[in-house]
Amino acid sequence: MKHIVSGIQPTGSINIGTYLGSIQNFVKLQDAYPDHHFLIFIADLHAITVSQKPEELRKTIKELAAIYIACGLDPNRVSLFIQSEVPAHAQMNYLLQTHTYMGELERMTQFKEKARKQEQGVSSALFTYPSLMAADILLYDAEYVPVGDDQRQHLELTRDIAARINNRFGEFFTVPKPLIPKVGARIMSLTDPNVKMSKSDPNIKSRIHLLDDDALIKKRIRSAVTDSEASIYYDKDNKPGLANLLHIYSAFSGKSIESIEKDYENAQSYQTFKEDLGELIVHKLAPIKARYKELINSKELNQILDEGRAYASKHATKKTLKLQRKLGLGRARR
Ligand code: ATP
Ligand code: LTN
Repeated sequence: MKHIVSGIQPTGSINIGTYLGSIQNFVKLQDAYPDHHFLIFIADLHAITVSQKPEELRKTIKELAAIYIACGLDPNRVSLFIQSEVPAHAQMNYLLQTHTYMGELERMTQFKEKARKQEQGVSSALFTYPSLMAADILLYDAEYVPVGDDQRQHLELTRDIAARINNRFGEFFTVPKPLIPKVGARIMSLTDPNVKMSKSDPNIKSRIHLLDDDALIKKRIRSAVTDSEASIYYDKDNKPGLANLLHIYSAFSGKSIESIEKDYENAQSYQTFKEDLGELIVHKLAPIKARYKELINSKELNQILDEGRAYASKHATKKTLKLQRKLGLGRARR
């Protein structure tokens, strides 16, 4: 069975950036790749590379699981599981670290950015984060990895590690390819269109969470930073705030940016456009919120996670043992 693998860290409420850049893409790919099985996981081991409050982390893990299913992942096509419940991820991470160079990890921009923000020292796990990510992917011989644009560099490193091990031992790992969506790959902050919308941005006004109530969603769009020109056309360099809103509009509606520009060519201000965009988001998120409420405390959700763990464990354990043998670990097979 061919695999598509991806994960999201349970580090805060999911916002529309993660939804459009990542989750919505997974849902579309289910139809686009009918012969692939999907492994989608909650990257809790990645989350603890920076300090997390245990109670909050546990709550976020469950919320994220419910959100995935509420957004339309089909448990028949997808094994949804929690990373730490499949110990082979940590084992494979270690094995891959023996084939990952310090210089490669030092070049990672996500590490540099996150390390800069740490106040109480930088954990060595944050530094080796990319080899855990490579483990997540290579354990399942993933052919494709759907991620947002910010993960491109980690994917390149994963490909290099896979190629290095293949070079040494023959075709052992599938070398994975990224699948980066054209629309929604980089949704920017509503308060500063020069930085990406992020769960960890201290300014809460910078984002819209999937579970925010309707009035708040509309308010966030109304107060989103734009410019003073008040005519609606796409110009990323001179009108980055508006360009971001056009991206969000396009990703939620499925319309092209050109056709949205046409719809508003006679607009004298941003007001109607912003009102319409607020309505559109509210309308698109309503069924997700309703399904989330049904799932969050249900047996169904636990069962989905149990089944996901069983499928993932089977593949991951086998692959890890195989690599251990290639490396000469343990005793010879009798
Ligand atoms: P953090 O702020 O804690 O680093 P994050 O908000 O960047 O978190 P991740 O869990 O790192 O979110 O990302 C999950 C997935 O969503 C990744 O594939 C990432 O590329 C994508 N993603 C996150 N934020 C955005 C965004 N603003 N636009 C498009 N895709 C995004
Ligand atoms: N590093 C990713 C989350 C992540 C991931 C993965 C994505 C961890 N492991 C494996 C794809 C495949 C992030 O920060 N968004």
